[in-house]
Amino acid sequence: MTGKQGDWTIDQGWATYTPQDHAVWQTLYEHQTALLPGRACAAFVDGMKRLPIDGSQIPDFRALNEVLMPQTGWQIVAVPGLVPDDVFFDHLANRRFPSGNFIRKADQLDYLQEPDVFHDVFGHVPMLMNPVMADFIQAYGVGGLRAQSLGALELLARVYWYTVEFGLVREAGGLRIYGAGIASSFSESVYALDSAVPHRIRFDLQRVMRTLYRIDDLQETYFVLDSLDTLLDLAKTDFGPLYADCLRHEPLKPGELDAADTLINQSA
Ligand code: HBI
Ligand code: FE
Repeated sequence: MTGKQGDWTIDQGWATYTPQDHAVWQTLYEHQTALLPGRACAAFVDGMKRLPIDGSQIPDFRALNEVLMPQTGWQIVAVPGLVPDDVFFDHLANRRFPSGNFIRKADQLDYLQEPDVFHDVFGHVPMLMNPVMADFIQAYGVGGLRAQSLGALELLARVYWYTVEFGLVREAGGLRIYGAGIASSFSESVYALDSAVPHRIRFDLQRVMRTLYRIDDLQETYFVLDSLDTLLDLAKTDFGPLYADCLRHEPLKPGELDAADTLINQSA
């Protein structure tokens, strides 16, 4: 891949986006912006409001970084797609969020496995404006490099998956979305809150570490935080002993329940 330095960053190539690319962004943006009020958490709404993100075109990462960096010290760096775990963790540990610079095609609007610029910028960046999430994701990067050395990468990846990607949080008005994988997907923004099919379980760190996840379909289980501040506690927790304990148990399947689970119903 051209333009790839050791850290896989490339230039966003904003001038190379086609009118079709910007049109896909506009469609996705308009769908989600109409759907998310009353579904996205307060931090997401607040972050989005303060960023130069709108439906007119794919945002320029330089313009986003001018707002994001003074706010939480984070910056967005363009990458061609998924990057190796150790590269990903090193970026996060240094408050650099790798974002795909490409956008999905008009015939794959609803979901794609590879994080494109809509998933990363619309889904993740508003939450990077929140100091708690900003600190948590940096701690995740630091922890990721250590987890690899402990052979526990998969356990930590589950924590990221069920929080940063597919997390729900309880607010006064009910359950709300903070996970980027939900916030950037039309069908999952509806399903995660409205469907009676998935389990919604009160967040428990060791429970999440034991829970497998699927990357190719709607989630079968969502974990619900009482508050985003819980992520701060996680960032301060030494996961080392928890990894050891977790590796002694069988993992749970994505849709499996455990006797110790605190189930949350939809209207919680
Ligand atoms: N690369 N660009 C990109 N984005 C991701 O979300 C990402 C990645 N590489 C690895 C990865 N996520 C996960 O496998 C780790 O969180 C474990
Ligand atoms: Fe993501």
